[in-house]
Amino acid sequence: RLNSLHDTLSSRRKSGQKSLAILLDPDNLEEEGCRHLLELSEQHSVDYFFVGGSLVLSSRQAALIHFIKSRSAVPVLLFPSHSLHLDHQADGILLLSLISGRNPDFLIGQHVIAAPLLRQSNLQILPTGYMLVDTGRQTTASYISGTTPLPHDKPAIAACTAMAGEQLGLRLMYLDGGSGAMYPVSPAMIRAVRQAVEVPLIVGGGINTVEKAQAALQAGADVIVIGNQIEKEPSFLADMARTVRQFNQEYGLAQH
Ligand code: 1GP
Repeated sequence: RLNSLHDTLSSRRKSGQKSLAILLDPDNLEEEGCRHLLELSEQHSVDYFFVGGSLVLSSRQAALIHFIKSRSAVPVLLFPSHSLHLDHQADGILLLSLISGRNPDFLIGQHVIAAPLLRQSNLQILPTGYMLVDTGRQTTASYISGTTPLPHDKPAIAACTAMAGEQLGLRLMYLDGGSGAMYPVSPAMIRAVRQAVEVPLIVGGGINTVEKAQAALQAGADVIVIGNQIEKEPSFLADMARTVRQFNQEYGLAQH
């Protein structure tokens, strides 16, 4: 099956180009807010929309994806927490295996249920090692998954976890402090994972200032994910797009 999404992530990783993903949570987004975010995304460059959340309280996910697809060419990736959250309108799926935890349901169980549905769909599949990191308070993701997140100050555990995930064939890694984390994943942990694996590295959770975004990019994140702060302050999307663009321009200059 063609996987242009993975090819792009991989070639951007090799050339050191960074990407911006905006997390849209169907439970938190009204139509008007979504329309505004889509307009901002057209004006500034956004590379991906991630759609999902640890709980999907409403039935709005399908309508949200339909809304985005009818107005924007930015690829939509499902960021599911359950096999019930599949949606064929999206472009691809982050097929998350929760490798920081020891709950078999989120390592392989949900995937078994989803497998035949995924095979029938046209979704591009991105097998992703998902690592939840302890960032100051229990997040919905760690509560719902019934798993202990990685200790914030143990980069070596994160590095070995990512290494094992890559050896098992996972093609992306996602270090996540969880939505609304009190502080983001530390640059030391990002750097350790970056050095341990070749695959593209996604980092999110608690990135709510330009400085935190820059720190994550400098430490080796290939994709930064922003959710909460854009819900609170939509203009933050422009700040993040500028930060990623400047980083890419400076990197490009440094290469020549
Ligand atoms: C959470 O990585 C995402 O899964 C984004 O987190 O909402 O804190 O930006 P925030």
